[in-house]
Amino acid sequence: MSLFENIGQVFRSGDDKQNVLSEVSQYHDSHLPTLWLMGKTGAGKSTLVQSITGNSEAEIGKGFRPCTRTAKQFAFPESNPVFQFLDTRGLSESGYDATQDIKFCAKQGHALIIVMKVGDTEQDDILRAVQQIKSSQQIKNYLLVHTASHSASDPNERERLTRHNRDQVEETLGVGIASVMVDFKLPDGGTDGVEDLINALSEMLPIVAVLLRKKQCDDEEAKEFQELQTKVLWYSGVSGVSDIVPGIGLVAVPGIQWKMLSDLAESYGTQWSKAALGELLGTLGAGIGVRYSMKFGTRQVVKFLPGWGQTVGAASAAVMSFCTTYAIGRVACKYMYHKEHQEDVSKEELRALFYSAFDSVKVLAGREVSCSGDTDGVSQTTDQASARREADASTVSE
Ligand SMILES: Nc1nc2c(ncn2[C@@H]2O[C@H](COP(=O)(O)OP(=O)(O)OP(=O)(O)O)[C@@H](O)[C@H]2O)c(=O)[nH]1
Ligand SMILES: [Mg+2]
Repeated sequence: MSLFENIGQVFRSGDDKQNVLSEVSQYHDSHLPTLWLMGKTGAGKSTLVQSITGNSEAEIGKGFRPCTRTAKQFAFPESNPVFQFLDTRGLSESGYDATQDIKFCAKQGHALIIVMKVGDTEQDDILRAVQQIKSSQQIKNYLLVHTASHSASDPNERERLTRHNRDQVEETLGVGIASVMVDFKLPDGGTDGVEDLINALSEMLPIVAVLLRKKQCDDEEAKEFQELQTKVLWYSGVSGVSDIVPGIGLVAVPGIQWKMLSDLAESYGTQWSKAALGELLGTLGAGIGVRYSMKFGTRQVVKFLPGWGQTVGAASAAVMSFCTTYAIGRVACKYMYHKEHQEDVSKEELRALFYSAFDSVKVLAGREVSCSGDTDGVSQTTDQASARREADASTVSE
């Protein structure tokens, strides 16, 4: 039975699929890859979140009055989130003991962003916290963000001040740290360095690049897909975690994929149906070689996909589910776009797109899925994903 036939069949086989979907999506949304922000009161943490997400709920303090009262999570995008910021309260608030937050964040955070205002060289509390975090060995990625960079107008002075803070952090960590300078509030209302910040965040979490770096594309179909890409990535993440949520497993994946197709169809002004599924199947043809079995799950898919030979044994089922769901979503969007415009699209084109879409999210999948679970197999996948990182593109492109 082909993958697509299976999707239809599994979805029809029970009414509780909806419950499974909501259970899995809840799990997904509460285990998002997390960028944990740490810095003194007034360092600019909330401003950073607001500037990146556009979420005005990240309270911005006036001056140095402590303002974020507790740690807050900002899922991004708000609907169909694929990563989140954890905006912690400033660590220099008097009487504040960071130990509990550190414990919580060390579990929840996957990368630590240390925020320091240029010119604020008194960072002992932060350095103590960084030391604690380092000792916990739970955070592997660190980034130092120097905010209010234009407060030092002389470039040499700016360089001296930022170097001073970077040296302090590096001494604490015992290794070098990537750093960026940014100013979110220039007198003319503009910003400086936000693009560098996005690039640095993308280095730590490739999915940031997909969401925040808008690609130029001339092709109308690809442009339309860009609008839907986050949704497809969200369903891919949900499929990926279904392998991790206890008691659900691979059986949920086809149901999630069907739900995604129905959801995408709405965006193309149509309805997903058995007939549509059949037609897409026919267009792709059995030759796509994607076979799916309940017993072996998406691992089977790998055998037929070019370029996956070496990683077959190591890649986790969760990563396969992520990539397969993404590729199906991508191909279905192209199929529906051309249908909507009453244009033909060749089988070869759709098949090639399926493979390239699958390939383009390999790195993302490794990161996304690994953030959602603590199993050995999954964290192994992160390391493999990191190892492949040099070779693979970190953004989704076809
Ligand atoms: N000029 C300038 N001002 C900034 C910048 N970043 C933050 N600010 C200002 O600094 C003040 C504090 O910013 P917040 O983002 O609230 O600081 P925070 O780190 O979230 O502080 P707490 O919530 O108290 O921990 C606000 O008035 C911001 O407008 C920056 O890059 N340039
Ligand atoms: Mg704040």
